[in-house]
Amino acid sequence: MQQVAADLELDFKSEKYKDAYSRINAIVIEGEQEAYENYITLAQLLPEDKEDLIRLSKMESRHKKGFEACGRNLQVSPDMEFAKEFFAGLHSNFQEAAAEGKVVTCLLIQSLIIECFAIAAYNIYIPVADDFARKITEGVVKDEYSHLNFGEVWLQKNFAQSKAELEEANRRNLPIVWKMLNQVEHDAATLAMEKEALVEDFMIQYGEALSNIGFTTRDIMRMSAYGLTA
Ligand code: Y39
Ligand code: FE
Ligand code: FE
Repeated sequence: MQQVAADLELDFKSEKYKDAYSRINAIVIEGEQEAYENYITLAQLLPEDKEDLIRLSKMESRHKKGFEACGRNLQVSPDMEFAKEFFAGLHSNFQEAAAEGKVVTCLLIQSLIIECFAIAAYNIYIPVADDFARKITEGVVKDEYSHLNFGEVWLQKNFAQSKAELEEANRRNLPIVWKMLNQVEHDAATLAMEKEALVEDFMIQYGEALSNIGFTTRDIMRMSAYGLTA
C-alpha cells in the first residue's frame, strides 16, 4: 500500500470506504460524461475551435472510462442517480446558456468552474488514492489543466466583450459549487479528502484563471466572495 494511505489507515476494502466511494466515484463519472457533452456543445457554438473542442470532448470520455475502471477495481457500483442530481444545477445553467447562445457563460461553467473543481478534487485525491486509481487520476489531471487553459486563452482573447457576462455567470454559478462541496464534504472526508484542502485548491486555480483572463485582484476578490456562505 502507498505510504500516505497506510499512515491514514485507509482501508479501501471496508464497507465504509466503498459506500462513500459509490457516491464520489459516481460524481466523477457523471462529471466526465457532462464535460464530454459540454465540449461537443461548445464545438457547435464555436465553429472556429471545433477541432480543438472535439479533441477535448474525446479526452473527457476517456476520463470517464478510467474512473469507471477505478470503481470496478474496488468492486463499487457508482450511485449514478445521486450524481445526476449533484450536477443538476450546473447542468441546467449550462443548457440554458447554450440554448441562448451565451458561449461566455458556457465557457465559465465548463472550462473554468468545472475544470477547477476537477483539478482541485484530483490533486487532493491523488496522495490518498489506491494505487490503481492514483495512476489513472495522475494521467487525467494533466488533461484537465489543458482544458482549463483552453477556456483561459479564449476568454483572455475576448476579455473586453466578455467581462460583464463572466461576472454575471460567476455570480449565478459559484454559489452552486459551494453547495456541491458541502453536499460531499462527509463522503470526501471518508476518502481522506478534507473540505478545507478542496476549497483552498479550488480558489487558487480559479483565482489564477480569472487573473490570466484579465481580471484585477480587486475584481477577483469581489467575484470569489459570491456564495461563500451557501
Ligand atoms: O472537466 C472535467 O473532466 C470535469 C468533469 C470533471 C468533474 C469532476 C468533478 C469532481 C468533483 C468531485 C468532488 C469530490 C469531493
Ligand atoms: Fe475530465
Ligand atoms: Fe476536463
